[in-house]
Amino acid sequence: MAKESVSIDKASRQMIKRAASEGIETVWDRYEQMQPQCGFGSLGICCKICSMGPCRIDPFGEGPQAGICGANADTIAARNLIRMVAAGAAAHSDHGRDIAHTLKLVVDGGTRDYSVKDEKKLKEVAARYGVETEGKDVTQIAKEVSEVVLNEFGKQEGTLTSAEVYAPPARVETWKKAGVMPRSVDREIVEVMHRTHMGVDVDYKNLMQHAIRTSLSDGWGGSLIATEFSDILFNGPEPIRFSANLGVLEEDSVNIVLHGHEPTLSEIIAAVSQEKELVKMAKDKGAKGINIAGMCCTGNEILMRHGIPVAGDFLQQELAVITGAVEAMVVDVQCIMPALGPLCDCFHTKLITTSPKCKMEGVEHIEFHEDKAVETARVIIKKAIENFPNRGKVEIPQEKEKAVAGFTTEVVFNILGGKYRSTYRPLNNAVIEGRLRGAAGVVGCNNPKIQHNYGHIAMLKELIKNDVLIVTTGCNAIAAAKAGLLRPEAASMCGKGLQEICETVGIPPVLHVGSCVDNSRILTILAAVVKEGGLGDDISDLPVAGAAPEWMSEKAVSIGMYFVASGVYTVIATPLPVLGSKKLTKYLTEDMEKEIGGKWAFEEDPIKAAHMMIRHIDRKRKALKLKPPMYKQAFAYKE
Ligand code: MSK
Repeated sequence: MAKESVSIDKASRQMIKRAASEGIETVWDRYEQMQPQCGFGSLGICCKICSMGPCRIDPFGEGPQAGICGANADTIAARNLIRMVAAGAAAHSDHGRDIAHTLKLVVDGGTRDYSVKDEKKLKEVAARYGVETEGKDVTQIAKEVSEVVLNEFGKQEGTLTSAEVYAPPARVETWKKAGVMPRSVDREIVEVMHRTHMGVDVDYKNLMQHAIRTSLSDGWGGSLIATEFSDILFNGPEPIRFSANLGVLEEDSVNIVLHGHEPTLSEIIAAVSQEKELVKMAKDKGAKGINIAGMCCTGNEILMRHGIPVAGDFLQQELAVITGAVEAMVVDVQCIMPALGPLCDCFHTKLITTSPKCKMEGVEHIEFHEDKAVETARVIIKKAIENFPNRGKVEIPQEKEKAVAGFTTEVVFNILGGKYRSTYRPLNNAVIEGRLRGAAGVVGCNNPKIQHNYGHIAMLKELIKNDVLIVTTGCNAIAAAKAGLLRPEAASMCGKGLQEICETVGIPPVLHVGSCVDNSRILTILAAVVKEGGLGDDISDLPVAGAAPEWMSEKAVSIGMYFVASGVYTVIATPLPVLGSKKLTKYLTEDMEKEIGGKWAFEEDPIKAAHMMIRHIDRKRKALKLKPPMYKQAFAYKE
């Protein structure tokens, strides 16, 4: 059974130990059983696109160098990679479409359980899309905006409006010159499937050109729409306190864990859970009350807007159940381990699926529809309450850390602005003067290939020690919260320049900007920094870098690709499955930068990866002719 040392997180270690002592299998055990993992798959040179195969290329050059159809390693690896981009872009964008549909339903009178909560944001989005707002009421504006935006998914002519109007003009020019301007969200994803069908596109570079286009339709399209519309419907987040880690589960309360990605049901469950009748019902069953906790990105969505505690990141979903204290785990879509089904059977926990897109054999399905949101939420909560007396032995780790989240594109730099208010000038000046060395977006999942949370935390600490301000999302944000890096007090771990900024403004050095789709907030922050001026004309000029130190999902591949395609040097831990093709690897990690301004790098050691990011940041500072960092840096080097 897995040893506690697979994680650096104390609460997780306690639950891994509990699992081992009771003979319960976790993700780390299954990872061990899977060794050695398939070399062909890891290198990206296994093809099962048609039934003449499966085929594989011999990476040592002794066996077959082409599949039965003649596809070589470059084609096979490129086709596999672009399909990962398509799956990731589809997941984010379908999420965005569903949120846009919810807004449409609200204005069409199809549901009374939601409303427009952020009118200012609605009008800002309307202005971006050229929807006239003068003399129109909120319902009319929301109707027109949702129609225009829903059309973005499947439009047949022109290019994606959001990419054109949110990205810096120089970036849009680069995309047009490279022929990668996304046309519409669905079209790019469909075209991936066509191009990668047997006997169509076999040119790895041409395939990568379309991979870039598809990822841009996610970052500057589907994900951006998900973020903007979530803000309109549920309010743009503001800085808010919350607690993180398994210790947020309460021994004497009915615990409901909300896991997955979409905020539509979780928002309603969080609100309904405090209804008097339900709280009384819980008390009648012997509980103190009802405790809602998030998990993964559903957790990020509700902590950003309501300060609801988060029980853990991706690799803690099983560990939450293993506490024996979870009455119901309610899941929507994405990052939900199938292993939860059999695991919950070993405990009293009721696993409940809610999306028609995500069912599990033998697991109770209570389908969620926006027109019956409150009703569905009540049914689910009642099931959890009724389950409270069925608990067995409970063991909840004590660990929980205080944190602050809610730093969106709009609010972060209002705060940094101080007397300048609503301007990025103080941030740009801090970079120009060298008080800040640069900034980094550090995001992404967990992966049992990397010691749980070590990749995230070691990288974050190394970067802030070197005066690099961080924006974070997804499971990196949750790891950072658990490690105390989302508290203003974490300023004491920073270099002198970043420490001064954090202490003056009262912010943490790691800024939580949301869930996985909210990586679009990082893009719009970068666009705003460019617009403010003084740091070049394009995102690719900025002294910034991106990283995903424990990535695992196809969504992460799409995110990485759109970061790179937006001009950001991006370092990931586990390499993309492309190393079986030398040409493709060289293209992604070297040549791509000349065409698009960004490139990929692979490095599993998070400290080395942080140093690679810092080197890149310093090169960009030099190219902009900025002064060297103001204070002596922990990591200094000579070219
Ligand atoms: S939940 S995609 S494990 S960040 Fe967004 Fe976490 Fe990665 Fe899922």
